Amino acid sequence: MSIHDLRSYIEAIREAGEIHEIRREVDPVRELGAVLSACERAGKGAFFHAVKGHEVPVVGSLLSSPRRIALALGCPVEDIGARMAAATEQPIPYQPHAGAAPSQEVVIDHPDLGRWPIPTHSPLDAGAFITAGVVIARDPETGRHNLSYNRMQIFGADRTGISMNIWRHIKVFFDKIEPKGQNLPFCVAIGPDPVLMMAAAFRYDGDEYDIAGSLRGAPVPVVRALTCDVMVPAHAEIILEGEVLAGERQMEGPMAEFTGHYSGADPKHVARITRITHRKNPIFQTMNGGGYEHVSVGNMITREPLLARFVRHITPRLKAVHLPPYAAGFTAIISLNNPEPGEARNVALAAMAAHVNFKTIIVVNSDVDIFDPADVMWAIGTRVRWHEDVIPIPGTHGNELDPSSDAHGVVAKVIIDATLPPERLARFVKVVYPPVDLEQYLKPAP
Ligand SMILES: Cc1cc2nc3c(=O)[nH]c(=O)nc-3n(C[C@H](O)[C@H](O)[C@H](O)COP(=O)(O)O)c2cc1C
Ligand SMILES: [Mn+2]
Repeated sequence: MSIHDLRSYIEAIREAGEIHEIRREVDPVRELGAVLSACERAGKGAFFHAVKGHEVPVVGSLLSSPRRIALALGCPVEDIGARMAAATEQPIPYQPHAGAAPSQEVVIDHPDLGRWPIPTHSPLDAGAFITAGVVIARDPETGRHNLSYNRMQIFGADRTGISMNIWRHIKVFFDKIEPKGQNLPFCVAIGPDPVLMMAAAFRYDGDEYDIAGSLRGAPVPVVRALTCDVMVPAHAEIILEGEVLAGERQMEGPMAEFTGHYSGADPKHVARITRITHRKNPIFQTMNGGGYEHVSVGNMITREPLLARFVRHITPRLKAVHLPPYAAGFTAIISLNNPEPGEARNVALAAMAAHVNFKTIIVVNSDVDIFDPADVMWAIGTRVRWHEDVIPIPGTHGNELDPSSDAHGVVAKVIIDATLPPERLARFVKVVYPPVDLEQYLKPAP
């Protein structure tokens, strides 16, 4: 079965036993988010069939595991990195959809966001937020499309906040026209083909539909939005059309963030939603702001290829890299095949340079499974000489959402060299038992 939209993707992960079907009614206010988090931590997606006060079902935690990311791409888990690396190198431009677009089957002229099951996810979130919508805007000068995530707090029937950090492309677009008193038209695709969710996490200077096309291996079919000159995916479940309003700001937040801590409340840009279109029997998609899905999509899959590139630049002995979702994308773990003396630290320095967020760099020998947190903790706990293998680097630029950073986002970074030199690796051999099929041993004796 070929995946081209949310529904075909849900079918694929259902078949693979990767989604929990939640039939008991859940409250979208602080209950759905808690159940979503439990599903995510159990390694599953979640389909909420009955959301209190709403007819529209909600899905979440879809891309929170490498298995489900691989299913979305139609490749083995081991190939995710290569597919992500290729995405920006082999662009495939979008194509107009032939015929009527499913995402515009139903048109709502007077939007009321209160009629949609938009969750208040986390206990201290300030209200309901659209978190998993792919925001689509065009550069007012070049016309290229940018895809991004910009959380939108619901302020009223047709009013939302829109969070645009200063270095985001959509903020750059808006800054070009806001001084002239002009609004920025934009659309939000909720429940698109999952490759659009991945494309939205990339930083790329071309038309970002190219990336989604490349990941899918086929052009993204698009149609023109009804109220503005923005192309929208023909197969999304729901499309919001609207504009970022010039000169308006409103207090927004707090909301659970990818660091696992809450953001503060700040004045944010404001948007007006002018039209909603959707498929018949639409499905609403969401994401917990403080969950693994946020980190997996935003910080792991797009940055592991970058990390690998920086490391490979200085060594042919790379086995694997990982930015585990449980560490907010701040911790890079790298395994090396028989590193030369001193090489682990050169690798760590290269890794640290690959992205401003990379803060803790852990380097291990190839006998450590870097995808198993217990194995990594075992290596750190048994192989590190704390007085010489831990190298802190104070006063470096990091991420301002990191609770350890100062007001300017300055943090201390650290190298943890948990590799053993060859002589100690030869003397201290890791205990490894041969694998067994335990089920065979639990059967009654014949
Ligand atoms: C789930 C998720 C939520 C995000 N929320 C926001 C947000 O609210 N505001 C923001 O400025 N960036 C947010 N980001 C980051 C950007 O959307 C993302 O990095 C994107 O690549 C930005 O693209 P650009 O830098 O090319 O504009 C989020 C990322 C993810 C994965
Ligand atoms: Mn961009």
